[in-house]
Amino acid sequence: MKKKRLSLPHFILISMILGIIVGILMQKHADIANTYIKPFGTIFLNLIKMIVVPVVLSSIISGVISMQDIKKVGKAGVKTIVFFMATTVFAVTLGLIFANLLNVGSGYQLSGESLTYEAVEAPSMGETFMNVFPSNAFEPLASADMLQVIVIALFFGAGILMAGEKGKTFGDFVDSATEVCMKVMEVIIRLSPIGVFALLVPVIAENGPDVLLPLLRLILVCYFVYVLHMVLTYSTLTKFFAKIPILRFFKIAMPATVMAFSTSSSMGALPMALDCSEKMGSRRDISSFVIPLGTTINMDGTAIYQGVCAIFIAQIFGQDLNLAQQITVVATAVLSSIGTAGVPGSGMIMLSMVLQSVGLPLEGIALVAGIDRILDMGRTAVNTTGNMACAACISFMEDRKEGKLPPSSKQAAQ
Ligand code: DAS
Repeated sequence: MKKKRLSLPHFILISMILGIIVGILMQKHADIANTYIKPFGTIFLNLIKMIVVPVVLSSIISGVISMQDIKKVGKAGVKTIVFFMATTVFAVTLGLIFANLLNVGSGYQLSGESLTYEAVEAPSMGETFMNVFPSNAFEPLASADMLQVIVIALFFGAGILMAGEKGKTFGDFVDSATEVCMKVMEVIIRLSPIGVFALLVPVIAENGPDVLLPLLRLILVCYFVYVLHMVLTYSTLTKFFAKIPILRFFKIAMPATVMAFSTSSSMGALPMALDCSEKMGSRRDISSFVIPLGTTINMDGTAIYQGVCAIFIAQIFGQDLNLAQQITVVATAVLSSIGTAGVPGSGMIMLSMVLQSVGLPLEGIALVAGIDRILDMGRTAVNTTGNMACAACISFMEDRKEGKLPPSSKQAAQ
């Protein structure tokens, strides 16, 4: 019988368990853990910091360029972007509301040198808005000022579209750069087992295994909001804009949702999502545009994860996020979903961008990296289901606009 080889998720789980065990064993020697093990965790975080600006800059520009296909599908394209942005804003807002209401990271305060962090002065709403617009196109890239990096990416993406043929070379370069950055990001994600181990050991050696209890609450809150968003948002939208009965939508979408959950890859679930879309009556010309685009720029599950984790990490570090900062989290989570790739673990890399935008320490990723795969499975299932919901709504609205009676839900579900 062919031996099943261990894959990255297995190694991350093993490294997490080993990190907990070694951390408990080294509780009396936390200084040794900080001296000889923590540096490898710092290197892992440095690599994430290294790649986040190139990934965000290139993938958001590429995301904006990919919207040029909108012209091909006319008004349906604009409706698609509005649907994507609206559901992502709603998703991350839901995440923030329940993370605050349920106090996702409270009740535990980190101590010791394992996770050093100087609290930053929370910017006001006015400062936040003004600081978004850079006065220099290169300085924000060097200083990793993520909101300004996103604004630069949006302006240059729009510039490439407006330049037409003359912008094509630059656009092709950016697309190529995005591909290269994604490959570098995949290499860094492959180092996760080492990073998770080296980040967990010092934290547990200094704070004890109790620090893991909030992680259980983090998983529960994330999954609660994942399910709430799917049931509340997608079933409402497909019922009213696609006339698909609630249970029927989820029954037809289930194979793709499960594929996304098990692979943690929207790209991997793409063919299945296209097939399920067709089964629920979405027009092929619409779903073949909406779903691949959604796989690139629509990540409601990832936005939920980033909103909840931002509150979790802020509370664990004893830092309150004011309204301006929470609105910044919404903005960066929505914009980071344009740059998040539909591959396992990409949301964790982009979480660093959300944390940096509100002055939270990247060391907080140390705490959530070990359970990232568990969180990734759920968020990817939401991402893929949201794309199918969008395709169904846009398709049925186009049919109705063109006077074609959309197939009845009975026909669609056959
Ligand atoms: N795993 C990504 C996806 O495939 C989502 C993420 O990592 O946030 O959609």
